[in-house]
Amino acid sequence: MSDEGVTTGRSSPAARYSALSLSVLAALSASAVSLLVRLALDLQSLPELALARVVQLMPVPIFQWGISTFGGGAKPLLFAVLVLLEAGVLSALGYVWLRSAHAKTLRAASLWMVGAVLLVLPGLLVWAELTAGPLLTYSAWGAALAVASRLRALERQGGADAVRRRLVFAGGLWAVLAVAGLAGGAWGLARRATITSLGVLPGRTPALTPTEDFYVVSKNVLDPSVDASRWRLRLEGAMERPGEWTLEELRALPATEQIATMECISNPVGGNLISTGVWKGVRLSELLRRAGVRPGARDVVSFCADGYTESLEMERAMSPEALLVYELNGEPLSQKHGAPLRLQAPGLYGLKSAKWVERLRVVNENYLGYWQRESNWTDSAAVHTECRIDYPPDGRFPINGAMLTGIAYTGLRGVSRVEVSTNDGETWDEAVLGPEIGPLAWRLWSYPWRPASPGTYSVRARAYDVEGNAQAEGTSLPRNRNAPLDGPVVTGEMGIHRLDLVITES
Ligand SMILES: Nc1nc2c(c(=O)[nH]1)N[C@H]1C(S)=C(S)[C@@H](COP(=O)(O)O)O[C@H]1N2
Ligand SMILES: [Mo]
Repeated sequence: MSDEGVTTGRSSPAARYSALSLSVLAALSASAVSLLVRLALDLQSLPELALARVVQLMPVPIFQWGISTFGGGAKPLLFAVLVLLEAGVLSALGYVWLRSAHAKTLRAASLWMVGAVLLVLPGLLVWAELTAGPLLTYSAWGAALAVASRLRALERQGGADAVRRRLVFAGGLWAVLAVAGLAGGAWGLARRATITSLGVLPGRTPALTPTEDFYVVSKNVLDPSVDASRWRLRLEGAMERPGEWTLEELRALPATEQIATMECISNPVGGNLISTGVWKGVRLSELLRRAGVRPGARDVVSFCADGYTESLEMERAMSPEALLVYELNGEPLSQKHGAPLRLQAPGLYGLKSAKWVERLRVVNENYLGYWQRESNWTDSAAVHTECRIDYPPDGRFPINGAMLTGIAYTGLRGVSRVEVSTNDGETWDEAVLGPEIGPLAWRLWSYPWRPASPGTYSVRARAYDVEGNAQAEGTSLPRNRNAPLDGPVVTGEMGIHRLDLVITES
């Protein structure tokens, strides 16, 4: 420890170069570099890589709790916390190093960083791409610490007032630059941050979800912005004619427009990570037929601009409802919904509908994608039968105007019946189904309710598919590979939507 001249009183310029303030400054500089590198070069930092990993492994109830507690901004918030945590760790390590002036500690710290990077690596193939961001960040940090150490050495040597003033000026300038970089980076990232859109709830659901209310989910802190003019869709793998398509070429193919509902597999019971839109695009089967898929093909795999991967079984891929979409609700697909081109696979949970697709590969094996490989999410992903009750924001109805409405969704099976109970499941009454807007879409329902007296009522609603199967009472989310629809039952939250609603005098 050689720390003389550092703690010689507040007014001494030397105090400004205390190990503490310099280590914090070095850490903030590293954070600023990591945010700016993310914005300018698209290189992810360690907090972002770690967050992706955390989200991938996070139990669903925690995900749902995060969304209901912090809203759609939960992920950017968590990212900010991780960035601060990293800055804290770097500050502490930098402090130890500056105090001891021992290269050993820094080497140990670098080792720690490399270890941390390795921890979040999903595979060594993408090693270079994943480590570039952290390497730049920690190089910047190392350089900042070296400068800090040099400043302290100069400071200790003492010298003329002019030299001291210059030193103080240099430190001040550095601090200003670091803070400006940090603020600029944070501002830029906040503008582009991916906010999970929760649509509007409670309320009354329109048959078609307006685009601005359509739910948004992705694994990313920052979603990719794909330049459509330079973008190509590459087809490869087990086919006679691999090749590339521009957006214009795809638009020139026969187009299909269809109404389909899409739901996130993480949608809680009664939640609104479910929407219905008019999708326009070209059938996946059309492209595959032109490419001449070889016999024995098993899966079509999407590779996306954000590193996401998903597979569709050949049978699903060749079915007429699977679309490569470039328009939603009559408008070009927006960036957050996967522009310029996404897959839309009706009847399957949203994870199958890959956004920002760049490459389709036909393979002869059962390919496991992003959510299946690491977190064991379902690969078949057929949606479960479900039913949601919509209700006024305050959960109250006047006794003469109590009308329950909601949605029922069975994927491709079709809704045959919705039942409502207003006495905690003792008796059930049939609700009125709204018009069928399409075989791939949800069904609205309504139930004119005549409560006997004011009070609080426990209301439930359940749906049946066309084969007469009732919605499961408790459904475990299909987190097991190829979990069957009638898979293990978990009691509690999953299953039938249940609400306490208040009936008032008038
Ligand atoms: N490339 C890519 N595609 C993706 C995802 C993603 O993170 N990256 N998330 C999936 C999930 S989990 C869902 S629910 C849907 C959501 O699509 P939306 O945001 O258009 O509603 O996109 C799917 N496609
Ligand atoms: Mo999802």
